[in-house]
Amino acid sequence: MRNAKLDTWVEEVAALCKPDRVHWCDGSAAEHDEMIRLMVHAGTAVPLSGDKRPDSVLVRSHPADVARVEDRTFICSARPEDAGPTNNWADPAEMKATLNGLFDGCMAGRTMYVIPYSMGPVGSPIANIGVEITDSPYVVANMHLMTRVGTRVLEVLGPDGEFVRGLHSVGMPLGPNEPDVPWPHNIEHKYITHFPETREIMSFGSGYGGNALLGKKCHALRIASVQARDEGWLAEHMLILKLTNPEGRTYYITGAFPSACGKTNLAMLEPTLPGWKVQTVGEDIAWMKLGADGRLRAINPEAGFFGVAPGTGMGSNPNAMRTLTDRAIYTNCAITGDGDVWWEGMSDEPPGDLTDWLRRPYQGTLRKAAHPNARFTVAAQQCPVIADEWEDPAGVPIDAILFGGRRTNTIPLVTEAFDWTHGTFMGATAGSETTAAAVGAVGQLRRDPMAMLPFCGYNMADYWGHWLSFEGRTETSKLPKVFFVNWFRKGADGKFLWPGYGDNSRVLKWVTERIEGTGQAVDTPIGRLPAPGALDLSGLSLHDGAMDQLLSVDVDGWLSEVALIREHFGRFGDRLPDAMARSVDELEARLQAAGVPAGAR
Ligand code: O2Y
Ligand code: MN
Repeated sequence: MRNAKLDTWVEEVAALCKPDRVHWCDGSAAEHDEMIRLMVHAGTAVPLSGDKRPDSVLVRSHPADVARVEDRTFICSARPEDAGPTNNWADPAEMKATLNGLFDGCMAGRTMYVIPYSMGPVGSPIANIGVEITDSPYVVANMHLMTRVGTRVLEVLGPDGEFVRGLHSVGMPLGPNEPDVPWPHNIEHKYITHFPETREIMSFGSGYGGNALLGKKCHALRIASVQARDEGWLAEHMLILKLTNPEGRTYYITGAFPSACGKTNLAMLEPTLPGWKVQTVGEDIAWMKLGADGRLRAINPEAGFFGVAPGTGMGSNPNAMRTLTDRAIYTNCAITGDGDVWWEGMSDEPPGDLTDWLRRPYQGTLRKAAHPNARFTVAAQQCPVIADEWEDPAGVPIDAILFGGRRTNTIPLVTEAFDWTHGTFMGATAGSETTAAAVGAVGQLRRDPMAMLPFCGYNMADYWGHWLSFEGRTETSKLPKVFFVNWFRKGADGKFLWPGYGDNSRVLKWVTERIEGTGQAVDTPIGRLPAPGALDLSGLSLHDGAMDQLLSVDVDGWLSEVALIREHFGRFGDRLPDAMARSVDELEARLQAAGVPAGAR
C-alpha cells in the first residue's frame, strides 16, 4: 500500500526540480554498488586497492565544500524567538520563496533519488522515519551506510504514516550534453534550512557530510530535538557506551562532547585498566525516552559512523581502525601509491608516494595530507566492539551522562554534579575550543551547551527548561548521574596533563563507583571531585603535580568563568529558566566563600 502523502510530495518535488529521471531507493547491495560505479565513472570516487581496502572508495570533494556551514544553517520557525539567539532564524515563507526559486529546475540532467530511511531500528517505538530526496549518488551511498534505507521502511510507514521530509540538491543543473564535474555543488548559494513546525528540511548547494546526509544532524538532532520537546523525550549529540567491570556488572553511559572532541574514541575505547571492557552502542547521537520503569532508555538512531579520520590510528582508536577493513567510503583523505588511504595520525610517518586530498604530490608536513575534517563512512555492524544490544528497539537504560569540552585550563578532569539541576547547569555552561568539523576559526573558546550549539532546533533556553523538566517526569533517583569531564587540560609547559584515550577508563571506573555509592568524593564549590586516592592510577606515571592540577579548584579561574557564564546566559533574557539563573548565583557564592580565608568569613 503506497503512502499517499509521500507520492504527492515526490510528484511535487519532481515537478519543481525537473530531474531527467526519478529513482526510488530500495537500499539493496546492488543499488549501493551502482552508486559507487556512478561516482567512479564521474571521477567523484576512486576505487581503493582490493587487497588493502576491499569494496572501498576515496571521494574528494571540492575544496570549498568540506564541512558543515553553520552560517548558512537556518531554523525557520514561525516566530524568531522560538529559534532563539544561538540559531540563524529566517521567516519560513520568505525562505521557502527563496528556496523554491533555487530548486526550480536544479536537478536538470540528473537523477532524483527518493530515499526512505529509518532513524533507529525499523519499527522500534523510539525510531522515526524520514524520506530524503537528493540528486547526489554520494548522498545515497552514505545514507545506505548511515541509516536503514529501503522497502521495509515504506512498509512500516504504511499508507498514512508521518515522515520527516528532507529535500537536498547539490544545486548544479546540467544543460543538454553538458559534462558533469567530479564534485558538483553551488559555489554561490548554500542553504541548510529547517522548518521545525512542519518537520521539513531543505538543503541546497552543498554535497558534504552533515549539510547533505539529512538523516544525521538535520533530522536526528535539529528536527528531532523539537519532536523530543513536544513529546517529552531527548534527542542529543551523545555517544552511548556499554561498560563492563571485572565482576561482569554492566553500565550504560552517554557522553555529549562538541564536534571532533573524541566521542568516537571514547565510544570504542580500549581500557588500560585490566578486566574492564567498553563496547559501542553509538558514537554521535542518542535518542532517550523514559521507559515504563521510569529510567531513561537510549537508542542510537544511526546505522553507521561518519567519523573524523585525522587523529584516528591504532594508538588513539584501534577499534575504529579495525572497523575500516572493507566496505567504507573515505572522503578527503590522502591516497598512497598502492591504493590505500592515509591521514595524519594513522601512523607516525607518512608513507612514501602519497597524494594529498587536493590531488597534489605530498610534500611533507608543511601541508596536511588529509583535510582536517576528512571522514570515513562505515556500517556500525563492522565495529568489532559493537554491543550486542546496539539495535535493541527498547534502547539501553542510562546510568550516567557525561558532558565535556576541550578546555586547556580551569576545568578539572572530572566533576560530579550535585543533582539533576546542577547537571543541567553543567551541560548548559559547557564550553569548548572549536575544531575543523565546521567552517570557521579553529581553537577559539565558545559556549557549546550540551554540545548542541549547532544542533538544537529551538530556543536553547527552552531546551534547558526541557532538560530540567525531567525531574518532574520521573523519580529523581531513576535519573542518570551527571558528570563533567575534561581530557584536554594543559600544564604550564603547554603539554596535556592527562594521557587520555584508554586511560580515560580510570575516570569511567570512578563514575561507576559513584553510581554504586562506593567511590570517594569531596564536595567543592563546583561539584564533587574524586577524593585523594579515589581515582585508580595504578600503573600510570604522570608528571609531578599533574593530578593536583587536574583535580583542584582554581577559584580565580572559576570566578572568571562565572563572568563568562553570566554573559552567555544574558543572551537569553527572561527566557532563561530561573533554576539556571539561581545555579550561577549559587556557584559564585560558593566560590566566594571558598576564596575568603576562614577567619574573614
Ligand atoms: O558534517 C560534517 O562535515 C562534519 S560534522 C560531523 C560529522 C559527523 C559527526 N559529527 C559531526 C559534528 O560536527 O558533530
Ligand atoms: Mn557530531
